[in-house]
Amino acid sequence: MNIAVLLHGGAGGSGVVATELGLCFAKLGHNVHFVADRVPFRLTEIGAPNVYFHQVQSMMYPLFDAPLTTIAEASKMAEVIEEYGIDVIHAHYAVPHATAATLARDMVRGVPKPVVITTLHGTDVTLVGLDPAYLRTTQYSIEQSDLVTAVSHYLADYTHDEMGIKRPIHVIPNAVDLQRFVPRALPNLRLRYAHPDEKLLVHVSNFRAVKRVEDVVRVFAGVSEHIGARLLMIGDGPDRHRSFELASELGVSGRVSFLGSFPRIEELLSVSDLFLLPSSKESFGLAALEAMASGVPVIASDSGGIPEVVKHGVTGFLHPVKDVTSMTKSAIRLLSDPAMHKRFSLAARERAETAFSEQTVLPLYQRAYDEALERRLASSGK
Ligand code: GMT
Repeated sequence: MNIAVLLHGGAGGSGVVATELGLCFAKLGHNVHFVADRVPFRLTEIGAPNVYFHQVQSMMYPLFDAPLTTIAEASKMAEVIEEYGIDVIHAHYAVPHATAATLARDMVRGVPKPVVITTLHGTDVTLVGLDPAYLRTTQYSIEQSDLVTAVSHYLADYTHDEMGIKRPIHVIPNAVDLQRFVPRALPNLRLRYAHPDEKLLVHVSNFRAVKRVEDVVRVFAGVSEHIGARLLMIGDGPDRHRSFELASELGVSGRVSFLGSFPRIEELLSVSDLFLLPSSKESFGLAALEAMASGVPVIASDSGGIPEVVKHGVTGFLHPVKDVTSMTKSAIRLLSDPAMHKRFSLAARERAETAFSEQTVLPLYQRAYDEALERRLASSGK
């Protein structure tokens, strides 16, 4: 099969999922064409068999304030379809990829039209897609896709209820690479960030407002009053500076390392003791899943799809959004009870293995692709 993957190339869960999934399909022998404005953040395997990258080039013109990326994407995608005979376009994140994908599918001539699978990831529905500026086009593009998936039941329900989408949405959870994200003993790496008698907390995100990174710092400051601890802040985004300032204000900046954004986070996750994710909205929480696969329990908010990933009282603790006090108490409880921590750590890995392995999730996408292609075939025979 020839698959084109339309994704956001920067650091972010939807791009990570799109890349990992595409690479899995390439390993199965399918040709996978990544189409994005830059080499995707986690695409460390360019040159791997069956993997191609096509860069979307936008044209700037003084009349426009910003490049017209949706048009540029659709044009590039149409070229890729016509040149490579694409069977499936998988658009990750509805805005603007579902729009560009359906437009490209409808534009091409002289070759069989591909089917468009749109995967909803989160703020493409809960924030950006619902904005009046984008709502009508996003609704239309979701309805025009050949098949739609969402990464959690929460997101599928939200899309039906709040966006008014009527069509069925298949729920396919995100997967994690269990060989890459795995508990590892790396004492020398850990020593770079924490003394042997200290606990190491970690947060990974794109530091947007929904991540509530200031709550990460507040929970850490509360924990530090009772336990010797350090915090790793991995990623970058609009709220990084504010969280840096807050660490200073709370007197913990000497114990917080801001490491910026980089793709190979697996070793740092595996030497950490606790992952913090206090987001106000989170349709899934891929970073929490990667932590769990690494044997790291999670303290998170109970918002959105997080409870479908993190099991309260088993693989971590969940509390209402903004409830820094309860999150802090749970973190202290978990970090000061080695037997409980061990139990949670094993349960976290086990949950990642049983519910979110690539072997479990990949066939669900394969089935979705087949279903869309079969429907297309059936309707073209009518
Ligand atoms: O929706 C976003 O904020 C962006 C997106 C991304 O590209 O990082 O994140 C979403 O997709 C991830 C992968 O499916 C999910 O793990 C995140 O929970 C989800 N983010 C939100 O819902 C805020």
